[in-house]
Amino acid sequence: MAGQFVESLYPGQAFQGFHYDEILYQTQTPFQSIVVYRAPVLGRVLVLDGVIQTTEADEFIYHEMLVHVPMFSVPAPRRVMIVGGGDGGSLREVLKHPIERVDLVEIDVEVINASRRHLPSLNEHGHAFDDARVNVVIEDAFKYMQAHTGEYDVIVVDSTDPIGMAEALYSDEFYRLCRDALSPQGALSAQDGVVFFQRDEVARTVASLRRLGLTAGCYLAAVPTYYGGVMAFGIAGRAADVLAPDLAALERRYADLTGSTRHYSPAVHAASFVLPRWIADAVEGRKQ
Ligand code: AG3
Repeated sequence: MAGQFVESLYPGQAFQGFHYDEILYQTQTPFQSIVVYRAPVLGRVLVLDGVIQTTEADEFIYHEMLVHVPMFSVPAPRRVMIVGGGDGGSLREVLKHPIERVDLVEIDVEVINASRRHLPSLNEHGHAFDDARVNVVIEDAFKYMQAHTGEYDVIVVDSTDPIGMAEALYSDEFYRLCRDALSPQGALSAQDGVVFFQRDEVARTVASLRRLGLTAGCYLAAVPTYYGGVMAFGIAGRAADVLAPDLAALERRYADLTGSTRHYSPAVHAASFVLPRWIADAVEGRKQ
């Protein structure tokens, strides 16, 4: 049945919504509510606890930027971890690289089940999860990482917003576990919200990563269904060059990618590190 969805990400402040033709799936898990809508223009929309996570129409922007920027920031990534990412979009992008293995650590198996069935365009009809290089772990990433140190060339934190259980994924303690799980060359990326509405989020992440001795900063992408302007992605590495990508090197590496990208390009990668002044101020926690 058709209806209207109203998002509940900024209660008492602002909201976005969309018209839908149909609710394809709806459930309540021990962790969250999951709804998949079918909507004009947006296609299928995954909503967790009332917040839009991804839509068929613009997921490529988010997943390509979240994944390819850190993947191309380290010389030859072989071992990768995705934190969350149960819809499979980040996994699909990681698998375009010549990696040995990717561990996808998702707390809620129902997100994977729902996405396999109802969001097939994100995960190659489920085949992304079944690729021989993929190891799906259904566990709290916090716990999982305590047992894994120095292993990962890239960690992609594909999480929900810092509300409820996901708040832990933005803590100093979690970033410390990430740092310790990285290989000496390693880099990590993390979604850090829409700067205009979630102004402190990226500043907190970057400050926390720097306190841990990492080189950290952020890059930007506009994802239409993350309403409010550009989203910030935190990025950090043990080697200094994650913030100063070399365009010629990116272009060489990009030529070896299996499959294509629709948003990411080496030039977009380099440009995404250019911050408007108000955003640079927000990231550095300067008064505005
Ligand atoms: N990442 C969803 C990010 C949601 C951000 N929402 C916002 N700030 N408007 C996880 C789902 C995609 N794999």
